[in-house]
Amino acid sequence: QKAQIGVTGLAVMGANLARNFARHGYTVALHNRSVGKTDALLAAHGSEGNFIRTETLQELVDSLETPRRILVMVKAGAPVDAVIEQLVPLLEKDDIIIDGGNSYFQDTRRRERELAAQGIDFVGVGVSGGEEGALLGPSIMPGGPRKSYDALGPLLEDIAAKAEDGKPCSAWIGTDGAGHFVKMVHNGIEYADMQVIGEAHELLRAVAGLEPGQQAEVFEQWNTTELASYLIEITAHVLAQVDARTGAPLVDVIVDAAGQKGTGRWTVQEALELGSPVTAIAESVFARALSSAEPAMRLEAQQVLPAGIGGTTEDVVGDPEFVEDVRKALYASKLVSYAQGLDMLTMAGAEYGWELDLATIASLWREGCIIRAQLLEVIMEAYQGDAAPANLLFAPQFVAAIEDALPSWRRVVARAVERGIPAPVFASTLNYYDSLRRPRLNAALTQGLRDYFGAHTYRRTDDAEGVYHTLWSGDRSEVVA
Ligand code: NBP
Repeated sequence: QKAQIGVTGLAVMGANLARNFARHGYTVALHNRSVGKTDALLAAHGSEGNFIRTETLQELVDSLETPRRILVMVKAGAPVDAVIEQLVPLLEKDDIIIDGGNSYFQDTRRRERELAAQGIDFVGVGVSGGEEGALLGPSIMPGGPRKSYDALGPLLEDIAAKAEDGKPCSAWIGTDGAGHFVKMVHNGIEYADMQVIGEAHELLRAVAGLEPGQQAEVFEQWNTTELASYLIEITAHVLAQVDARTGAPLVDVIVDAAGQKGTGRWTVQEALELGSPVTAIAESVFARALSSAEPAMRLEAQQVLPAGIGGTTEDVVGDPEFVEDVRKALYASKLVSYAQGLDMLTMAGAEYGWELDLATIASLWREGCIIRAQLLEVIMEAYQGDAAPANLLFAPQFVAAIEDALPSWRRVVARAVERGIPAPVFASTLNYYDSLRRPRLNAALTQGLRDYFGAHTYRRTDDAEGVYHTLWSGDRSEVVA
């Protein structure tokens, strides 16, 4: 019997995806560079389904029905190229190589192009949900040639998470690097989701005087509101955790230096290339950097830099109204963060020729992935139908939500600023919001300055066509540029 799918790369992610396929009745051919991982998987879980053990890539290829589907789950970067290089001579036209790792989307675009020239379909797939998702149902974001999804889609949809309406969290995203791009932005949004939760946590402590244990109850309650989500749910768990060694809340024992593996940084780098103002994600990446990059500088800052906090701060310890303000600020900031991330997808679609369907993308994030949340159901609905909003915030339900949250949001940001408590995403998303709806931006003066020192020219409000320059170092008359 031939296998329907082969998996090469059997570390945690590959092993769990292979098991997930097997549990759904597929025969799965297994391969790993070092055979030990293959045997370990078979020893521990071989009874879960039909597996074919292979030692070489040739055996893997020979064990598969055609067109072959080979899922590559090796470390992102050079190992993916190395595996592709070894596989290609063994494959036939229309075989499909699937890269399910966290590959950089530009690598995926290159690989797709190179392999298409050889008649091989290359599918870059974003997989979210970590180890547990891979085993029990991840959110899957496949790119690549549309036709490859006919052969591959049913398998991916079988192993994917299922949303409440029963729909699988897997759907074709777009050509070449689209799947990995969408996964990258998902991770960026995940950074921002965690950062706004962190900012709420800090304000609840510093302003409302709530200890982590009390905050756990607040987050548990918030999880019954429109904030309901996996991350809010596990925030309650983490805040409730008491350290066995000291008896203190665990969160107070953990070193306040956040790590990152790079997908948030990629999102921001790519946003800079596209000119896409994803301020929430950027502030979140920088907040992690500030927390961890130069610990000695942070220590010195605490000693030498003044706080400059005046006597204007009133006490709101235990004030339930302030707690509700923070909840609404968190929700509004989160909405802006999603609006920015989805707008980045729209800009990327235009740049790279992908027809990204935002309703579909939101639908894939409803379950299986780290940012899964009730909100994604509402976002999906906002983009369904003919009149998709140009910006998520323009959808009527979100206009109403923001209107409701705005007074709270402004109060919370003002309070944070007054007290010297950092809330970079609460503040930057509010700045983005206010900039977006401002009739005139100070960009006019920027253009004036650019024209002054660099003759970069400007356009006039009373002339849609012309480009102008003022002779700043001459008689300061205006000329048509
Ligand atoms: P790793 O990223 O740790 O990669 C280990 C695997 O890569 C092993 O099977 C190893 O084989 C293989 N490999 C390496 Br390293 N170099 C190779 C080469 N030159 N040729 C062939 N095989 C090579 O595994 P992972 O944590 O399971 O992640 C797999 C992918 O999934 C990554 O891209 C990761 O970013 C992504 N991802 C991970 C998570 C997560 O929660 N861990 C979530 C979502 C996505 P060996 O056994 O012979 O050394």
